[in-house]
Amino acid sequence: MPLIAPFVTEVHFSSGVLSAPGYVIQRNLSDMANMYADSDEAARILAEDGDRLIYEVQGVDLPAEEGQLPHCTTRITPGRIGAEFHMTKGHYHARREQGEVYFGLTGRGWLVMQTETGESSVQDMVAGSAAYVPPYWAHRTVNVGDEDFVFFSVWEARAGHDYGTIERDGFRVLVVMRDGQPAVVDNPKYG
Ligand code: S6P
Ligand code: ZN
Repeated sequence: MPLIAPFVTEVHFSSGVLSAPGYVIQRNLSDMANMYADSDEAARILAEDGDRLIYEVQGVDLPAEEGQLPHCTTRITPGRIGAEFHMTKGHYHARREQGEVYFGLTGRGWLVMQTETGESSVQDMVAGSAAYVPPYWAHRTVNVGDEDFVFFSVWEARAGHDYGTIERDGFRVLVVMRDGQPAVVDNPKYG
């Protein structure tokens, strides 16, 4: 394994901007329109309002080798597609036995997790929340507030990302606005 020199990255809490990002990824509605339950509403927004930014990830570049600890910020914009709040795509780690830590920096989000053996969990995150994603849990974050939701993540470099399982099956639950409040409801299209 190459010896990496220690370094510090400055993190801007309210924007997620890093002082020296190794990569920046933007996910717009068109990148994930079919992941929202109301696909007709996603298509209408794309046709009439344009391709809105759903979230942005800024991370440091590290080799994908055992023991390295990649880290990044995620900023999810506020808003909804129909009743469903803006969210990340979500994934399992390709190596299911690898967990992850999230730390809330700004705003309010719900961390939706599930296992392949039927368990589900939704955790509330605000600035200062350290959330643990244990091994074997798929994870997706949802902005349930009316400002950006920004958090910091750290995971093991060889965890890898399995997006395909979630793209195919979705999550068991959705986070929607119901009676003026965020709420967890069953996903009728799951599986
Ligand atoms: C990486 C970690 C996060 C997400 C990011 C975007 O293991 O869980 O940094 O990559 O929040 O979500 P997604 O589902 O598009 O990777
Ligand atoms: Zn992850």
